[in-house]
This record gives sequence, C-alpha cells and structure tokens, in this order.
Amino acid sequence: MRPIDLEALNDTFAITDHITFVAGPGDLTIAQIRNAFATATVSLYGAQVLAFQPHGHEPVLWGSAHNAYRPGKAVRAGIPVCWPWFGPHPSDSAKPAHGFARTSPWSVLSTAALAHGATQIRLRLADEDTDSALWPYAFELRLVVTVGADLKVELIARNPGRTAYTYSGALHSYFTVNDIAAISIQGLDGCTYVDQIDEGRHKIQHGPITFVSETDRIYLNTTEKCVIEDPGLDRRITIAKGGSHTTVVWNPWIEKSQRLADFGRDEYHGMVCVETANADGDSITVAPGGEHRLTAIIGVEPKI
Ligand code: TA6
Repeated sequence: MRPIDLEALNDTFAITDHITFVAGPGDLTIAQIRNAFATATVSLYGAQVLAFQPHGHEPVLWGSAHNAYRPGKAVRAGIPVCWPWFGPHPSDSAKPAHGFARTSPWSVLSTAALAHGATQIRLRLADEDTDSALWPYAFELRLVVTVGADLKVELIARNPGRTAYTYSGALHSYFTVNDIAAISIQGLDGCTYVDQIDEGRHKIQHGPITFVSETDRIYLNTTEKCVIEDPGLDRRITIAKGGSHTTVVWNPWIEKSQRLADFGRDEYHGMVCVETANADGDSITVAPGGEHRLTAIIGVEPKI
C-alpha cells in the first residue's frame, strides 16, 4: 500500500474541532472526528467507518479485538463497504468475499464542518486504483460520511464508462449490544427472508427478530427502518436506509465465530450486524453516466 503523508493530509484536510488524520492500528491512516455531537473514526483503507459514539452514549459500532489490520485483509469492525459483490463471488471463489472495496486504499476528496455542527468526509475509489482482473469496468465510488447526532453513510457508485455494469453490495454494519440473547430487532415483521443457514430456504419473519443460534438472513423487498432494542444498554439503535431493498441480519453465534480467525471466542455475545444491502435479487445496474446511492442513517435513543 502506498505510503500516506499524514502531514500533507492534515495540511489539506484537517479542520480544528472537527477532523484530523493519524496513524491508527496496523499503521492504517485514520480520520479522527470529534465535534459537539459525537466522536468517530474512519479508515482510509477500505473507506471504513470503524467507530461512532455520540457524546453520553456507549459505542454504537462494534469491532473485534482480533483484527489483524494488515493490507489485503478485511477489518471486522464498524461498517465494511461490500462492493461490487455481496458474499462470495458469484462464479470465482478465488476472488475475495464481499468484493475488493473494503481492502483497497481510498483517497480523501474533501472534508467539511457543516452549518449545523456536523463533520463530513468524502472518500473516493476508482478503477484506476484497482485490479481490472477483479472488475473490468470503469467505475468511481464515493463514500460520504456525515457525523452529527446521527451517523449518515452514503455509498455512491458511478459509471464514467461506456458499458453498463451490475453489482451487489452492502454497508455491512456491526453494532455493539449488551447481550445478543437479550436484544430484539423491530422493522422486519412479515418480511420474506432467505435463511442462509437453512440451505437458502425462503421464510417469513413473524414479529421481532430474536437470537438463540447462528443467524444469517437476507430480508427481501424491504425499505423499512430497523430498530435494535437493547434492554441491557437501555437504548434503541435505529438504522434507516435509502437505495436498498434488502436488509441482512447476522450473528455467527458459537461455532461459526470460533471458525473465524478475526473473531474472539465469546465476542458474538456483544454484537449484531444489520446490513443496508443491495443483495440477492436487489442487484443494481448503473448505465453509462449514471449512479446509484446506498444510504444508511444510524441513530441512538433511550429505550422507551
Ligand atoms: O453478514 C452476512 C455475511 O455474508 C455472513 O454470511 C458472514 O460471512 C459475514 O457476512 C461476514 O463476512 P466476512 O467476509 O466479513 O467474514
């Protein structure tokens, strides 16, 4: 990975009382955001929001203590950007799971202190920065992160070329919970889902989602806001979305998490994924000159 000049980055993009750039774990370049509303960190590697914590609240996003933070390896934390395919590559198992965006070095387009006190950073990845053997299309990705009382993350996929391309993807958000066995997720009642741990069978969600074992589901045809009800932390995490008709819910539980190198034996207790996705039948085709915007808006409020 090309060396990044922190001094030059800060000279150009640092903003007092909003954003600065530092060397993070594994010497990854991290944008540290602190404003009147919250703190957050964003890795330029993978354009990955690693942390978000509104003042007075516990951390909202979860991260494994077992991450390797080395080039080429995905970081299991915050909001990995899965693009241009969700899950395993549809035809070539040699290609990285969840695409290459989350293991590529992105560049900073701009930073801003917004009128109402939020902080924004815009990051970019384009075909000239990646291996065309992985994805033979002209493309430009932009990730816009806005940190205020809520966290807004927008993934914009553009097509500067002459050939349409079709992709799948997700903002693969990991959330901190007190105890996976005590939470529930509202918002998907009545929804059809693909049960990834039952041979992809289609099932119907009845009531809120609760967790008693490995859970890996793609909820179909839904634009609904989800709410994680967490009695242990006495809070609700809200995940609203745009540009997405599928929501993925995942907890690896015991056996799966023990098979994952970057997942601690007991870490599954304290996390859940609610992913804002374009997955399964919700692939997106971007015509030449066009774009698609996938948006997640994450908030936290006291449990009622
Ligand atoms: O969250 C859905 C999922 O596709 C799960 O099946 C699991 O593989 C998870 O993503 C994590 O994937 P990763 O490649 O980050 O280990």
